[in-house]
Amino acid sequence: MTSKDYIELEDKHGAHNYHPIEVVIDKGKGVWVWDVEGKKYLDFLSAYSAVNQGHCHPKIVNALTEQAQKRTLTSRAFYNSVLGEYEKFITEYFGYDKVLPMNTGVEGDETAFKLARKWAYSVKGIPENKAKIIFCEGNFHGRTMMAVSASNDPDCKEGYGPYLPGIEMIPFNNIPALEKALEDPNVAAFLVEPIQGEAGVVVPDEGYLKKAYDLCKRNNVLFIADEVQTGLCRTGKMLACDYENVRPDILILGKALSGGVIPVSAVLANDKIMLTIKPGQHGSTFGGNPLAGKVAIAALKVLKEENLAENAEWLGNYFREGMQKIVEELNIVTLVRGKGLLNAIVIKPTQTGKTAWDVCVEFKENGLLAKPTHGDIIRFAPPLVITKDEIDWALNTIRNVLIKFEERNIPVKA
Ligand code: IF1
Repeated sequence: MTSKDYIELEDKHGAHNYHPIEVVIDKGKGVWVWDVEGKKYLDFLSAYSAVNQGHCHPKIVNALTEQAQKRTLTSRAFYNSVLGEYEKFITEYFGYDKVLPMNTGVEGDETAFKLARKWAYSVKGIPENKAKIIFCEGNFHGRTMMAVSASNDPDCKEGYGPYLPGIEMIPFNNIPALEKALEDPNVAAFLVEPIQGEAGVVVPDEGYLKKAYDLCKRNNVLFIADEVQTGLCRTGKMLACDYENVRPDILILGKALSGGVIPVSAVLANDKIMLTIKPGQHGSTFGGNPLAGKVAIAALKVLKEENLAENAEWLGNYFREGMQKIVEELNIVTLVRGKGLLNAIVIKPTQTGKTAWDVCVEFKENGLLAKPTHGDIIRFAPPLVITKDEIDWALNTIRNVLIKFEERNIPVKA
């Protein structure tokens, strides 16, 4: 079967809820992936930051296959001989009393949301059904009705009403707006991404997270960080909140918690918050399964063993410096932004209507995989095991492709 056959197969039998770049990936190793025809590509998306440790990391795959032969699932109806070990490991790793294990990122967000409501009623004393949770415009927390209700992206949201009540929206990176929202005594929590990923890698002003955290403290409101995408070394620190020495009351992790091997997410909090959920009040069939426990331990160990935070930090700086030169040289690209190895460029609309999508298609033809967001933004997020030589290769490829567009298209002057 050729790539074309595989694409037709998906098109015929799968729901049309995605519009992928036309490349059919067959295998991956480290930062590289190969399509079914054997052509090699540098992965500059990392499954949206799930494969921070690189594709098929041998230590993580080993943990998976070893545990898979022993036992994969018990459910939480019984104890299992891996879960406690994993819970001890991850809570010590991040410095929290307790973890609540889930599977996907959005389940982590849902769990944090429910936990904040429980805490609001049983600890803070907010009247029943009055709790409010504050979100930021431009957020992305996943696809469930809670996340969709909290979204202001029409693609994500429209046609799925009625929405969940008890959600308030404020602009991102805006302290006065948060201050005002917190005047309401029924606010339970502020749930925020330290850097907005889907919005196009929007980095808030320095000090924003710290100020927001302090304001929450002053008002007895929980500060919840969705580090599903920004966490686990992606932005050059273990957590993006580490840049401002903010320790969230509730921390949500996902994606790279399994190195992209299976869905593993986690919600971390201290007893005062976590123990407000009692037996039978929340859970999941697969949450806390032994496969996930072993895989997550391995994935977290790799982050430290291979110094992936440091690698992301210096190579991120190096990448943005190189990209900045391209921004200054060419008209087609207007800016580069990001932190660590979570970056994006903004493409200028052109007279022939060539958008970030066409640029990404051309990247693919030249052996580099990236995905556009919002029509004019391209996200660059390679696995964190990438080397300087590979970044140089990527910069060169990006420049060559953008030059071709510059020659073929006259950018529309804003
Ligand atoms: C899709 C974007 C990335 C997330 C944050 C929770 C979740 C995500 C901060 C939910 C998920 C994904 C999911 C994927 C596309 C993707 C994405 F472009 F939409 F914004 F990464 F940048 N919190 N992000 O970024 O995690 O339930 O998916 O495990 O198509 O939905 P999940």
